[in-house]
Amino acid sequence: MFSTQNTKISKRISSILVRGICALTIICWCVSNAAAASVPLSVWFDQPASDWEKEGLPIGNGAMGAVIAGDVSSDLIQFNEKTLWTGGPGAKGYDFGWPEQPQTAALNQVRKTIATDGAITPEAAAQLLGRKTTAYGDYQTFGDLVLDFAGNDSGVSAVNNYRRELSLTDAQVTVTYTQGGVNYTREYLASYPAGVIAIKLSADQPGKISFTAGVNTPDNRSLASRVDQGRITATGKLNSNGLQFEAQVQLLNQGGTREAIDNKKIHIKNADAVVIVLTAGTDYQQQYPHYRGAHPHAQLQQRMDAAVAIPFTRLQAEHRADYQSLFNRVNLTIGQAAQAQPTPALLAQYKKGNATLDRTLEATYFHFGRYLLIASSRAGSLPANLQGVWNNSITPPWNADYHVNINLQMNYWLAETTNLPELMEPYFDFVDSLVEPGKISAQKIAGVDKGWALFLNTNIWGFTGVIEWPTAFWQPEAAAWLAQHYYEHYLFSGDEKFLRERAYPLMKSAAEFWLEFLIKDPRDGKLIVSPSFSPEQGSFTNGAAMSQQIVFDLLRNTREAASILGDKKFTQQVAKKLTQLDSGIRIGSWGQLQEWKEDIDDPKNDHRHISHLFSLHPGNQINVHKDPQLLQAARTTLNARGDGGTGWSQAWKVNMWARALDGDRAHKVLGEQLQRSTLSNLWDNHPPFQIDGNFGAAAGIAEMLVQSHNGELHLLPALPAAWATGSVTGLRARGGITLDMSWENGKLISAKIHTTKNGKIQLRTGLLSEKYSLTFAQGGTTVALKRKGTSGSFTAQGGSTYLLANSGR
Ligand code: FUC
Repeated sequence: MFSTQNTKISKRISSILVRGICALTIICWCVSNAAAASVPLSVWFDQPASDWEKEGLPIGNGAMGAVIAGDVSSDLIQFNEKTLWTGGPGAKGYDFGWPEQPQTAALNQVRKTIATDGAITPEAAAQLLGRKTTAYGDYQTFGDLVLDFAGNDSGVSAVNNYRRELSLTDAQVTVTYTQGGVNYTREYLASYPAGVIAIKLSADQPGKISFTAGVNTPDNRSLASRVDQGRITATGKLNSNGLQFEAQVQLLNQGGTREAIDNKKIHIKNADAVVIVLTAGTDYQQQYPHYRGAHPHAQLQQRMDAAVAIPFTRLQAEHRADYQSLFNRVNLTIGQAAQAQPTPALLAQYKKGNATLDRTLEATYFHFGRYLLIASSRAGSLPANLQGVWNNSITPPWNADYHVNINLQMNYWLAETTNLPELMEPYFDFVDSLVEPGKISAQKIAGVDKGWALFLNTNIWGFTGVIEWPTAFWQPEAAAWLAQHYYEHYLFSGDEKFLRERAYPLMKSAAEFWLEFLIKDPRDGKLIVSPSFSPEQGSFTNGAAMSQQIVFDLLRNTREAASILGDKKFTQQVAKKLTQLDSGIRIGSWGQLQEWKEDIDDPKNDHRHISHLFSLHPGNQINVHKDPQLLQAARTTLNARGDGGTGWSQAWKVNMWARALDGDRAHKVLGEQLQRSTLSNLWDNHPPFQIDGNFGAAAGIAEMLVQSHNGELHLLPALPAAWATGSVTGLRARGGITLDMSWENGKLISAKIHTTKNGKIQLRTGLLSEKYSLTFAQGGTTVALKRKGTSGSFTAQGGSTYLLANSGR
């Protein structure tokens, strides 16, 4: 928001400084909010997991994931590597979802029917434009590392004091228990720097650890194993597409003996402690059209040799340092306490009247979202899919793919605001890789020879075509929506190099598609999307609200980017189209925001997609401060849709109510999500488990605390009464801003604002809408604001030259 005006602002700033503003106050004091005591954060059970989905504890390093069940006698560590997928170019009949010939005639037929009849059913549209997919593929479980303790001397004794805990502070699962008078500890972590999963088994008495380790894989693949010096190497190929994979497991025992069994397993007897290191990979390469690279063996071997050469404690320390360098950037204090009871019990008692326990669950849920993104989205691998990186099946729900009509985008809403922008890298790599096949989709499916497109869903094999499922297959706005994150990344960071080299080319190409694909609505001469479908309901019509709003978002962002970068011709071209574009925003007969261009919304419709409010969130076409009527219409629509829905739907509503500045309602919906759509391990439940709701809700919590989409920095825009007093550190806002703040009785008390850019920040706080302007003469500085007493105005201190002006309420 500040970026586009930056040059103008820097020119104006000196004159403002000279004129001076009487409200400027400089006094000396210290901001004390930043170091609010942090409470250990964890998800924990007093039992092993009997159900992978509900009770497993996830660890991950972006590329690999594992779910820890922690059974004492047979520990089954289900693991994944993101690139292990069936389908794709190696499989018979794969065609990226493209028709053989451009289907212009079919498209024209659909358009003609809509023009004459006003609509066409999804079934009829799918008949003409849909396509049966072949070899689309599924994300695969890699297998299970099984630790069988049946031969353990203490195997028959009772187990006491069992605890299985995922520490969000350390990114480690720890299992502890007592058996036969021995205290056992198992530690599990997934290290990004080392590229491995590492496990340590230890006991407080020597010689007490005996087990057999082996790797089990599903039978849709070949497998050959060998054991050499305590290392199991398991290699094979998926039957369907020949994708080559390999997993290596190294066992390092301290004391006792180690013995290979049948070149497949390793038996450890009477060890004092054992370290197990696991790594895995495939010959997948993110490169259209073949998607294959070198066999993973050499790389895995090297990675494994390096990991086993260092002591576990160092591996653990390096992992922790890496993780905490991301995780510790944000600290949220809303009155939570250390979690004294197992997480399922905390969930079960939620909203039963104990505020401290409720705040504990909410704060844990917020940080769990950040934890999950760190664990499932690191540079060098694929982005987080529908299940992040965790999947125990060979036929997971929705293929555990990348749905792009909300789900992939929602996965990344929290990355910028909760200070994890580096985690966008896999998303950008992935979306970049869709452009080339997406250009062919634009030509063959939409008959457009410029730009790129994709539709409802995509996989790791560049699938950018359409599927046959009538209720979802048509979503040509997907590329435009995916492009939004590129511009947001620029707005948050102010990184002009990123804008120029990476964001703009992709956005421009997505925009070029729309400059050709939009048609004139004969009814009013406006440019519209046709055919247009509001996910995932109703008929195919012209210019449904979401289609128009997403295209608006792309064109407006692209025009801004083009202007910043000096691409004058394109700026003008896009600006002209924007004036002709149907905005997709209309207030209908019962005060609602219309979902379709015609006023046909049913007030009883509680569909989970709230597509027509894209303009409220994640778009920003609606400015609730400037347009109370639109705010009211958005509220009417949200009320009609209700607070239920799938996990992700509720998460979206948290964000929307936050944008509607209703903190209590956002908090209520968050509560509904925790009560109805959250599994015992805090994974979001669609049902089944689907991770977008975790990410979306964490983003929603940030949105309740800070907003910056309307050219203003709004602190505490939607603070619920339940979080009346608290503090947060490290949240980010557009304009290169990072901030800490604390509040009491619902009022902002202090804030520390750091900005990388110079210029003016329009500051708004709370529901009272106190307004200030804060002008930084120089980027890279921090200003601390503190309220005089509990109701006075703010004073400022620190940084270089700045101005604080009270612009009233
Ligand atoms: C969209 C949603 C579904 C589900 C699927 C993965 O199609 O409508 O609810 O989340 O994605």
